[in-house]
Amino acid sequence: MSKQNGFHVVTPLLESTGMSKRIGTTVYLKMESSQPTGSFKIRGIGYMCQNVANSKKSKGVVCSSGGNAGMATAYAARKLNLPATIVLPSSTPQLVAQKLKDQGATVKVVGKVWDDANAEALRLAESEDLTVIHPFNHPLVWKGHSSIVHELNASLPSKPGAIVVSVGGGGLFCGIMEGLDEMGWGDVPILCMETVGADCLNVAWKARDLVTLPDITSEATCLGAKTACRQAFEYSKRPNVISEVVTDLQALEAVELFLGKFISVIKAIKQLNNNKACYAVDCCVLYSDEERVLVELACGASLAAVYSGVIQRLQEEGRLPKPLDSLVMIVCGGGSMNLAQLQHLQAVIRK
Ligand code: PLV
Repeated sequence: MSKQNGFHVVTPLLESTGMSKRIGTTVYLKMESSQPTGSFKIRGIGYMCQNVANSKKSKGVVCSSGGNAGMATAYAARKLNLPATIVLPSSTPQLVAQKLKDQGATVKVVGKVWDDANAEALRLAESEDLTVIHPFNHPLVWKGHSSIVHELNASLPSKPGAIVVSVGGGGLFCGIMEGLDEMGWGDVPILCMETVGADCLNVAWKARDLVTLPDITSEATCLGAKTACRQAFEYSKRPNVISEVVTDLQALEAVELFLGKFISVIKAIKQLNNNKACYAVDCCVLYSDEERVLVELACGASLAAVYSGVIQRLQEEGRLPKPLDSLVMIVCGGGSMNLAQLQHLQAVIRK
């Protein structure tokens, strides 16, 4: 990994043997989970914060976030000596607030879902004269995210066969589309993944109009914007864009598979505590066979495209080419996941 301009790093592009075997095409993982703040968000948010700092007029920044945009804002603001206030909804896991405070940010928890927190961020911007860093709806954010495609161009052997992205408000998707256009790759099929209950783009795509969801009912809270940004909706009308939805359980199973049969590892650790070390070692070796990376459910939605058979189904339906030259999975990451949070989600989603 080398340092680029800005706060993000050039992330590894890994070939996944396990995933390639599952879908019969080469799968490349763009490991945005390796960014300093744990997700791709630092690309666009870092770029926007730099712009704000360069204008030298800002008294500070405010960002409403499900977690990761806030992490990126807090990180970039600390580096730029800008005061940062992050507004989270109560649905964001508690571990995030502490991480934000560790970055020196002021944290407020307002409302139940991201849209509530966003209303408070806009109010604060007005009353305290702060600059809004939007988590997904800003051209500077999309420009920053588009760097992913430039890196793909530098490291892929040829044009990707298809790209998979998770969609919350649609900022990552917009950045990828912008980058593809710049690269002359505008015809590459893009698969947009969301979870049931956080599926604002899918609903808009089907209705052929922007739609506001009545509520966010998915545990993938980082995908939980009630309305997609207009630019994402406009891009979704292109013929190479496919929108698909998976359940929270499918996203969770994908997270577990990506890590490598986590439950079994926990069982093994319990055994280890009872001094049955051999069984423990066996289990760890047996089950740590996939990618060994822990990501959020928001990212699990993308991974489920492979693990839940969405790619094969789309190929059978003639909506994706068969054979596919390659598949690029944007492993968007997510910092609001640890082993305790994973166990919590396992209990809530499998109840
Ligand atoms: N998360 C935003 C919006 O939350 C945030 O505030 O962090 N994957 C991960 C790990 C994410 O954190 C997000 C967005 C996405 C995917 C979707 O990105 P988007 O919003 O640009 O489509 C409510």
